[in-house]
Amino acid sequence: MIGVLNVTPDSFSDGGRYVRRSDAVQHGIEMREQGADLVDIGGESTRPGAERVDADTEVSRVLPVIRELAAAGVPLSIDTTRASVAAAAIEAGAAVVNDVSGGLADPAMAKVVADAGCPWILMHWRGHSRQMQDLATYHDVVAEVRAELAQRVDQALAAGVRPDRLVIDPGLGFAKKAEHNWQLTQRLGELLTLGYPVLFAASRKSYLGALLAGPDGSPRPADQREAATIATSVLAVAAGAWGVRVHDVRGTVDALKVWAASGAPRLAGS
Ligand code: PMM
Repeated sequence: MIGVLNVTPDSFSDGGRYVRRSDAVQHGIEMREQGADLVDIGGESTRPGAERVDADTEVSRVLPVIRELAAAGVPLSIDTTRASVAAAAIEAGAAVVNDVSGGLADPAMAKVVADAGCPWILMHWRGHSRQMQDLATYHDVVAEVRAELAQRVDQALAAGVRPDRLVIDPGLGFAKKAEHNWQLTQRLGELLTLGYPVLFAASRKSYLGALLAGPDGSPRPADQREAATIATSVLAVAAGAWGVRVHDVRGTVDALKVWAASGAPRLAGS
């Protein structure tokens, strides 16, 4: 279970809430206490249409929070596509690199990860936020995401990253329309056949807002998508996902405890 901590003014889900360092640190500790195995810190919004920030801004947002949370013993991942940010974050105490570009955005990332010997979450990605929804064209989204993730894995291995360090992620909402996200949910087992742990990260995403739209068609606001998020987490874990990345750790922990206690079998995977 990964808890999300965006130290950004503009993320769609929690943007602006944790810009103050003390608020961010407190929330990170709280998520750890609620059962997060990792707290995922991001300093650049990846919401559709977002403009990029420069590396210095990204580093200055995340580093002080990483230092304090690492000192408090909270296991951390750094959510970045930049090798320089990943290297600085690892130096400051992050244990895992979560790269939404799967290594595509920065050719130097693979070496940073290989040298650090740390786990690397490779997400399916086709382009930066500003243009990504134009790239959401597929004949068979699951087959294409699977094939493109296999390429990312091959590139990571060729750069010297150990296979047991890799996690793959279908990248819900990244160059994906709602119908693509639902296909990936329904056929998660096909991604598991690549033989790597799969992370599922649907939390508060806009396709859930669209699903829950009001009578006037307006999407449900991001902070009111928790029950739907929890449902996606249970479905994903039951289908064999290795982990989920969520904003509301407590709700998902509770739901997964119910699922585990029920003895319901996993449908596929480990
Ligand atoms: N989604 C966001 C950010 N980082 N990382 C991974 N591995 N997978 C995702 O789907 C993903 C991510 C989107 O923004 P958020 O931080 O507000 O959830």
